[in-house]
Amino acid sequence: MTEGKPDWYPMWRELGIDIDKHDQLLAVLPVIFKEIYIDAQKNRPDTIGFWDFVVGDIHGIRVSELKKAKEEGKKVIGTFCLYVPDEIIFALDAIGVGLCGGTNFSNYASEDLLPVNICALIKSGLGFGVGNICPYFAMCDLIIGETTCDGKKKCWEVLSEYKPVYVMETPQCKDRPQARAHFIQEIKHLITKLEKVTSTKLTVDKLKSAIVKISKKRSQMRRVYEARKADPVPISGKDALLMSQIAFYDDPDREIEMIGKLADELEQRVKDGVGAIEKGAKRILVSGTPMAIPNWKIHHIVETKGAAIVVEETCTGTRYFQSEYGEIKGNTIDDLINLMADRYLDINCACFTPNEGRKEDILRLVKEYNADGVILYTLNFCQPYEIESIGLEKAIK
Ligand code: BJ8
Repeated sequence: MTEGKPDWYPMWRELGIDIDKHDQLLAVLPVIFKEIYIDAQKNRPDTIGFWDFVVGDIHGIRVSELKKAKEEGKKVIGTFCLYVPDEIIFALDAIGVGLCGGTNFSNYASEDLLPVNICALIKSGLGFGVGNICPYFAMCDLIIGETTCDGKKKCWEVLSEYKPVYVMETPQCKDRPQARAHFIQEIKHLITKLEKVTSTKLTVDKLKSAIVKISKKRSQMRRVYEARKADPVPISGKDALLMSQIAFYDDPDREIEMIGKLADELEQRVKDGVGAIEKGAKRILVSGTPMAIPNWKIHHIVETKGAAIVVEETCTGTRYFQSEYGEIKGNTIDDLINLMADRYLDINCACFTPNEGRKEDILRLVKEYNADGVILYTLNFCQPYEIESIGLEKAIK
């Protein structure tokens, strides 16, 4: 895997990575990637080469950038949910890294710590961390958890035996005014915690420019999704998913540039009528739990049958970028926190009750993307999404 690339072994050893297990993972990943992404697809956009390159060196260059930043005094903060505001982390000159677990390769390391009937994402994510397989996890100075589903809530207690963990309390009934007030308090507490960890004081200017930067990344992603409304679809669902998965942990400035280039190319393809999948292919919307790297299986199955996944109503899809700030007005940190609370509470995760907004989102997306079918996708043992899928199926039909 390190062929033609710098020798990353000294870095991985320094991070305490379990080299044998890590070698096993990195021996399999390129094979799977080639089969799913390279061999099975035609007419990919040229700019997608950047994302192929990133996967080809998945635990190398970006990890070495984080290492360098840490040597310069920056902190690395790991997160597991869209509800933890990246803006605050970057405003305090720290680096946010979305951690993941999209394969049960790592489950052996968490099986003694968790019951069997726990969501696959939690088993996998925890396994990557405590099994010392993930260098991003190893890099983190702090993990920020959140109180979304029960599994995650309890998982932070387990994880705190291995890493410093701070838990942000996200509300359960997000539409209530008191929930918003509580979430605002939680954002303020998070700021206090991160100011301590980073030894940096948050200022209005820093927060505003971090909001602008992270919003820019989201708006570039939105452009990619807009282009997917065309027939023929200019990018496969698989490639769009990969873009989103990598946006969680890559440098936001680079992502703004590269996703922007991809969006430029896709907009041109739409004008020229160029597709990654044949015109007239059945158009599928996928909705449900997040798909962390290397979870590409639903997309692979659908797209090797000649259909196209044109949109994902997931946290590795529209939920990542859908809610917007609008005009970023405000002269105080409190003003900006209010904007942040509204932006974040607009995300419709199944962990909230009620959660009518998600149904409305799906029905709207079906029309906007002219979908022929919807796949309601839920990881085993994710009760919030499993329960919602029953009502959603009826509404969609
Ligand atoms: S905003 S979807 S990232 S909580 S799949 S761990 S919910 S049992 S990941 Fe999520 Fe934030 Fe919501 Fe998005 Fe629990 Fe379900 Fe597992 Fe989940």
